[in-house]
Amino acid sequence: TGEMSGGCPFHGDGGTRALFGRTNKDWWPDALDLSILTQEGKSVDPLGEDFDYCEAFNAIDYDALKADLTALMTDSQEWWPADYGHYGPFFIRMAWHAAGTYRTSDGRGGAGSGQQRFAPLNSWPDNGNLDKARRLLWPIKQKYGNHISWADLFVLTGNVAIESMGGPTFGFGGGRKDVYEPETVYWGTEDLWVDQGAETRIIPDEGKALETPLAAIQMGLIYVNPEGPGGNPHDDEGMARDMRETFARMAMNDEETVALTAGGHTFGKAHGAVPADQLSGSPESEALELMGFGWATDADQIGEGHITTSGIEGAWTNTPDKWTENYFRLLLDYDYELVQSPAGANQWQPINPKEEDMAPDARDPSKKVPTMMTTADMQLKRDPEYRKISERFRNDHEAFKDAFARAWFKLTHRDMGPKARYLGPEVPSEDLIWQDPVPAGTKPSDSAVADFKAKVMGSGLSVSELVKAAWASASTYRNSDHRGGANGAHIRFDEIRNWAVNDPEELGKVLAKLDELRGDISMADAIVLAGAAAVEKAAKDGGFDLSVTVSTGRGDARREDFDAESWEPLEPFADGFRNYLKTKATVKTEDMLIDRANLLGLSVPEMTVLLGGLRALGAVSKHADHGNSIGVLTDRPGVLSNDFFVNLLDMGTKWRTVDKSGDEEFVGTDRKSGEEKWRATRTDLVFGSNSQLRALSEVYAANGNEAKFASDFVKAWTKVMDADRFDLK
Ligand code: HEB
Repeated sequence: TGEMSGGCPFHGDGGTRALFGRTNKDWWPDALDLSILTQEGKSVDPLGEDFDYCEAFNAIDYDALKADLTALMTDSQEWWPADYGHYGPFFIRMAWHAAGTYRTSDGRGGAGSGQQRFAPLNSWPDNGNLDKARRLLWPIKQKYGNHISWADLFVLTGNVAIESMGGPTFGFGGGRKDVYEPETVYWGTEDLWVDQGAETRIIPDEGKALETPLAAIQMGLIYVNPEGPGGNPHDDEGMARDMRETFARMAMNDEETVALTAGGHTFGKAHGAVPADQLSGSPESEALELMGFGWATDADQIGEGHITTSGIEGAWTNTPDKWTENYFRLLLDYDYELVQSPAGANQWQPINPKEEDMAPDARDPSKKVPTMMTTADMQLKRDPEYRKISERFRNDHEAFKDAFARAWFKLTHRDMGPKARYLGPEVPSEDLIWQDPVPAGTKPSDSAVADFKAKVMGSGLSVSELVKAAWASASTYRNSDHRGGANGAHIRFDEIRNWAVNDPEELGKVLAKLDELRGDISMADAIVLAGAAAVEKAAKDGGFDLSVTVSTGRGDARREDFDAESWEPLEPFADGFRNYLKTKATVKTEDMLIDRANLLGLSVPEMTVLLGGLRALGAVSKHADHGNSIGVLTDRPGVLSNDFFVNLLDMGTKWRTVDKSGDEEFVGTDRKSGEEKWRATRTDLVFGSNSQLRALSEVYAANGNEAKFASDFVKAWTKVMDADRFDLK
């Protein structure tokens, strides 16, 4: 990734913000609100928990589906005719925009759950007219029903589109299960869309950088503004910078960026035939009778091809419905001049094109029209680094094909996590480093496990140390892009072990000891089993006879399969479960706990019981001033007890902030004697101050619920330990 990538999540240019920034409710206050029906844990998913998408997908007639999709490509519909008689390019853009919201920093966005169907994405200006692309697919979705999710269909349709125009693909993995509601994702705080004047996010002169985790340059764009930074077509350096930065944030390097953009724009055209003010609003804001369509214009205009999407007009190549070498040829052989589209957008046009280098009109192949390049495309020749790659690809078409196919596969599968999640007959056999490959492990025998656990508990390592090590390993998992987790034991690589949250020295000592004791058991299993042994002991000491049944059979990733740089964004900026905060952020510290719990796939009760249990076990990161005690509201750390909740709710304790830390650190004193009893953070106190979390703390602090506390903790613990075992599911 580029040198400008990275930066701290939750660090903007000062001020505080709400965790999820501007939400659907802010954008569309009048939209129908179903949330009252999802109270009391009621699900919006009509297929229910018993539905097994893997099973449904595996039963599909895959070849028939692909044949139907191929036929659809040229089955032009009157209500939205296919440019050049081929929907392929349109569908490629649909798939690319579905996948292109992915960002490495929190793993959110991406094609994984069919989010393009819902707000805000269905109404992002950059997704203009893709409502029609999705609707063209409905007859096929209807025909195959539950056997193919929308999410898989978007990506597969993109592949079939490429193949049907002679382009190269690398494979397809199914397995993206649809959700039935918009996912809550931080897309920024701006209250205007790009087409309403939202500011561009990188302005070096004003010290403005792209806020992490965002990956788009203006609100409502997938990546960059095609017309140039903030619409300025003359800022080449800025345009290339924006491309590098945004593509890096979706895990793409320069070569992948060039291959993808050139390959994508080998096909299709941009739409800017009429001024944008002739269009109606976005799908989410439009009249009922438009049935979910937006950006409406009249049928005659559509028939004639008078369509505006981006506002830019024209095809990139003279052969927009075929895979060819023409993109680089036209880009590099012609000089270009700045012109305006009929909709008024800035774009670049070849000077004195030969007749045969002009494009067919989208509706009338006998008519020739000029081709064009966007300001973004122009950087593939103007930026020195991009240009080297463009020239290499122009001279070596096979290399271009290979790079495009691989980058497209990565684009559309990056958010799927381990290869074990891929389904279907077209899963490539080659392992790719961005899949974080982990060799299959072997399941140790029950006696080997028992023997190892006994050795661990006799080794002198403490409950807290063992629990912290297991948590450090497993809690790298993110439910967003399914990366991280205990499988592979990536935690033993220095780059991960040395994260400050992990107390590297202590963790190093624990890992070395486990390595010494583990025999044939994989390191990945050993870490999790040692944690299980420690929790069992802590439960026993607390008076509960519980066994912690974690899965085994994890493998250990090989060093050469570990892309350290791609793991950097997985480092937690804050981990409330371990009471860790790197530095004060632009969102509240307790918000970051919620964010993390969401990335771990936890419910509110699971989050609560885990946090309280971990505190009781003394599993906190070492605090600068208070070592291992901050938030550990118990006199018997290392014993599994509900003491955290009991003491947090104790009215005998009075809490106040400690001046030095502002509002991050608190001291609890005996209300009568004034004697200091505890130290805690915002993350701790929120379980007493927030009314909903307090209600849960009350459950776990109440008489009679001690055993429930312990077993709920073990259940939630096991869920985190096994969160990434897709190889078993
Ligand atoms: Fe693209 C289209 C821009 C990348 C693929 N794009 C387009 C347009 C624009 C653009 C402006 C037009 C729209 C309308 O319709 O109007 N892109 C762009 C940019 C970038 C891109 C700025 C970054 C640099 N693409 C891309 C990629 C891909 C693509 C990566 C894939 C791979 N696109 C595409 C296609 C199209 C487009 C295929 C066409 C569509 C149609 O035809 O409809």
